[in-house]
Amino acid sequence: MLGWFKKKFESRPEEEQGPGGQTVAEPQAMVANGEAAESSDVDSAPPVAVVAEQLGQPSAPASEFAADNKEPEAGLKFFKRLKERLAKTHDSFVARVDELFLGKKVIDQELFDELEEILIMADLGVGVTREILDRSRAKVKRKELCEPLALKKAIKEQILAYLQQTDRPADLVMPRQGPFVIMVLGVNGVGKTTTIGKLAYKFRQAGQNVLLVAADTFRAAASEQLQIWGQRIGVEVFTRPAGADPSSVVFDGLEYANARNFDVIIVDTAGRLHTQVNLMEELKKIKRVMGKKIENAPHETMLVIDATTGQNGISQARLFNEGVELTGLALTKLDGTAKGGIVVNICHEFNIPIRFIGIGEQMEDLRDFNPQDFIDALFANDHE
Ligand SMILES: Nc1nc2c(ncn2[C@@H]2O[C@H](COP(=O)(O)OP(=O)(O)OP(=O)(O)O)[C@@H](O)[C@H]2O)c(=O)[nH]1
Ligand SMILES: [Mg+2]
Repeated sequence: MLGWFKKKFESRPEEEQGPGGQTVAEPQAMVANGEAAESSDVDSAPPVAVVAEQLGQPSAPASEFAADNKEPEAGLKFFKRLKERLAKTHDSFVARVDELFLGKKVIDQELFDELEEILIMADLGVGVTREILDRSRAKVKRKELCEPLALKKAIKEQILAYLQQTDRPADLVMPRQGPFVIMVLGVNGVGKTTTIGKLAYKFRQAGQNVLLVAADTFRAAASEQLQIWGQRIGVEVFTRPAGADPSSVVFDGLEYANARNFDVIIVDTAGRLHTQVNLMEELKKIKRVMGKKIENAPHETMLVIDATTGQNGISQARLFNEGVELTGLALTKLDGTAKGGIVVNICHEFNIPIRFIGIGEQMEDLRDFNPQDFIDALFANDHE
């Protein structure tokens, strides 16, 4: 469920190798903010390690830490839901590839031409498409690939390889003391607030004490929306009236948090502003304020991208990364009319890990991004 932490724990120096060469995160390392929680007189929710024990995994290998995988049956159900949610994306991409290969007996130029069109239309981008097809052509030439179905399999594998490229462990580690601060940004309407709600739910489920800070003061409804999420999942929301200076809301919010005991603080920001102040300058300012209030904050600067916007999402990632240096991405609306290729394209273009994918509007609809699961679900051929 919080595999993203798992990745961080895996990058810790004090890790041990478990049976079968699997990485075992020290229980202590799994404790997000353990010290802070202990020293507090507030009886906060149990740290992650305790939650793992409650799940019957006292020394669970990191790779199995995800609560979602605790039962094989639950894992299957979980995967089935992912597959169902990706059905539209499957239809606009994989189903077209399937159709193309149907009845093809030989690999010829026509097949490559049609494949090129499908991959580009599926938002993989011209660069990725060329690379995939060039490699495939070379394999055909070397006689490593002889028949269409083998070619199809090779393409799937290459796509997976692109996704795994950015599945590297994040350098970040949750601070041992003080809260873990996440700044969420993105252009308007991409799903920032919804993703924050879902993310807070995940943290809550893992026993973390969460504070949401409503720094999107552009419209009154923004903080109300966050408050509704807060009530729904039982986490506190720090707000100021609409129109307040976003940086000062963050300043006050973190001051509020410093006097209390939060494990995680998630800050919502605006996708646009009512003044002429440049959005990027405002975000930089918010970032600076965070660092002044809490050491090394924000520990995560996460851009939310609407996967249905295709190539536009790539430009947004580039722009925000240049402005505020991103450390993670969340791709939303993959249950919608997204073509799916955007995920591959982003992995190819940026050295920024995709942390989460949004596959619906409900609180359970935020998944850790797992390349293998994603590709398996996307390429599954039994969508009814
Ligand atoms: N189907 C689907 N809808 C989503 C997903 N994520 C967000 N949405 C919807 O997208 C719309 C916009 O989401 P918000 O969370 O308000 O987006 P935002 O980025 O905070 O928007 P602003 O605050 O206006 O900048 C809402 O209707 C959400 O329910 C998703 O993964 N799937
Ligand atoms: Mg919002």
